[in-house]
Amino acid sequence: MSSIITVAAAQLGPIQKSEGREIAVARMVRLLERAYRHGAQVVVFPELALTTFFPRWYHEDLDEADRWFETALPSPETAPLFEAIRRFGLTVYLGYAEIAYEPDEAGVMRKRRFNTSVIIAPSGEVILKYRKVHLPGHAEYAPARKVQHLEKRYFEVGNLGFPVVRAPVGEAEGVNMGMMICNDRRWPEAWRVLGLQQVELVMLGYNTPSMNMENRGFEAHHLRVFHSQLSIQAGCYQNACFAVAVAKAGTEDGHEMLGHSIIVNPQGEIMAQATSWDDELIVADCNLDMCQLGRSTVFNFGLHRRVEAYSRITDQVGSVAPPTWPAR
Ligand code: CDT
Repeated sequence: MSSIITVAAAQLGPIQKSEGREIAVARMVRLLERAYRHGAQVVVFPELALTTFFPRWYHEDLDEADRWFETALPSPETAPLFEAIRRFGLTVYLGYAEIAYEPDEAGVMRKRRFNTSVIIAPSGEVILKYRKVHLPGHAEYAPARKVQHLEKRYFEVGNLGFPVVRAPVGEAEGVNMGMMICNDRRWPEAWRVLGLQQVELVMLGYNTPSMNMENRGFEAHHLRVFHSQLSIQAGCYQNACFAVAVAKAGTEDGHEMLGHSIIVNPQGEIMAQATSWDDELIVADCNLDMCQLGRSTVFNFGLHRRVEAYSRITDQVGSVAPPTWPAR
């Protein structure tokens, strides 16, 4: 059995607010066809791939934002995507805004909204679902901000943890696959929870603005790219896995998105990088045997992790000040 799989990052250029799903879906189908022609078996799309990055737009009434959400997959509008997945025999990561009618933590059945991604098998079946855990931004309209980032308004915190599934991909009889969404990539805890499940391939879509819109200080554009890639490269190295990290790129209604999609190996090296601010496919061959080196040496978790020293990671949320010296 081969342990080499060919993966593709299907970066999307801008999707304007006025553009309907059929436009995005048609572009995505074209990227799937190109991925197939390049011999790819896995294709990763960005976060919230079917629409513009709508959390920059404020709606007083949450229900007014429902047009950005999916209540079912596939739907009449997304069916062409599923047909293409079956036709080309691809394993696909799709990010979208999800409305689910399900019980909450108190057991009350209600309408819930999540920032979600799924892995779709070549049969068209959804084999794994993830709901974004690290939601950035704010819940109320923020007048001081240059642009709103209302993820905390439109989405609940994901309630599925960071799951991993093993499934056949191409000639490989099983690949351990997990997901993250955008801001999750900046949190080492997310990578480690996947690493603890022997993840081999992390699929990750993002929608990162090129400029810091918080108005709390200057952050150079090149550092935004650096921080994105630093996080992904470190996550791959420290958990001995590959990542396909895929951006929305270019200018959506005047708002520039970061681009710079990358494919990273378990040494933390960038194997391929997008260079446009438009729809773009980058492809890399990933030899899954490369995951073994880190896993059996410096990051052999079973031998070297010291959980007795890590309790703050799960017992404490915010940071606390250390004791001062000299003591008074
Ligand atoms: N979509 C998303 O999660 N975006 C955030 C913006 C944070 S601003 C630093 C991200 O982490 O890219």
